[in-house]
Amino acid sequence: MAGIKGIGEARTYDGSSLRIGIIHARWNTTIISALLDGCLSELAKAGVKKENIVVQSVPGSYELPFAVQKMYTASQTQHASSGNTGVGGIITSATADLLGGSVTDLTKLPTSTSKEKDDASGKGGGSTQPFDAIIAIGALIKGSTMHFEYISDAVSHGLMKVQLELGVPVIFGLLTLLTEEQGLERAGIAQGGHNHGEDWGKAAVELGVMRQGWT
Ligand code: DLZ
Repeated sequence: MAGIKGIGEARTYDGSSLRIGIIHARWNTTIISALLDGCLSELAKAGVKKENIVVQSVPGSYELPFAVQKMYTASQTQHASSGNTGVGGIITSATADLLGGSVTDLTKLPTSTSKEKDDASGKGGGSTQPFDAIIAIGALIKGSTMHFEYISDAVSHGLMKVQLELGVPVIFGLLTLLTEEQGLERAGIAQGGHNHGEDWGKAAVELGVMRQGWT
């Protein structure tokens, strides 16, 4: 029998006008890499242009809310200083690092090619519009201390807070895992698993399109 869980009705959205940011943690790299690939693949299917996807990494999940906040506000600054004219514009080096910066750390991740990573980093000169949605990806695995509970709680609340304060959809790509095996299943690596990164890519497109309609 088919499961009842999942994203529900499959509606397609045109993501070709969207600019999407992705911030991912580097802890538990195998899981993160697969989730990121799932995410990027759904963004591509929805028509989001490679040059309009910016991927940045942070050390661990705890850093996600701060990085999402900075990434979004940097895109607003970039948009304002470009005279809202689309590609180009004067941006500070800090903003440039954040928005067009390389994703060299991702070269350690096994699945995408460096060319794809360069394209995904926005180096190709995409839009300077503020992000329509940001996807935060992390995988927390429970250990023997209370660390997992504190970080899961803090990051969940932090991501919710930041999206409501900034008014930009932040897709919750944080896996809170009791075991590594659960992570492999949810990253679509273990047999019979499903890659949740794909759902996050779809959710980002849906919310990004909705937000453009509301503003
Ligand atoms: C320290 C730590 C531990 C023990 N476990 C994880 C984890 O499973 N997943 C994850 O994303 N990050 C982990 N971290 C790192 C913290 O998120 C954070 O990067 C550090 O505490 C520095 O702020």
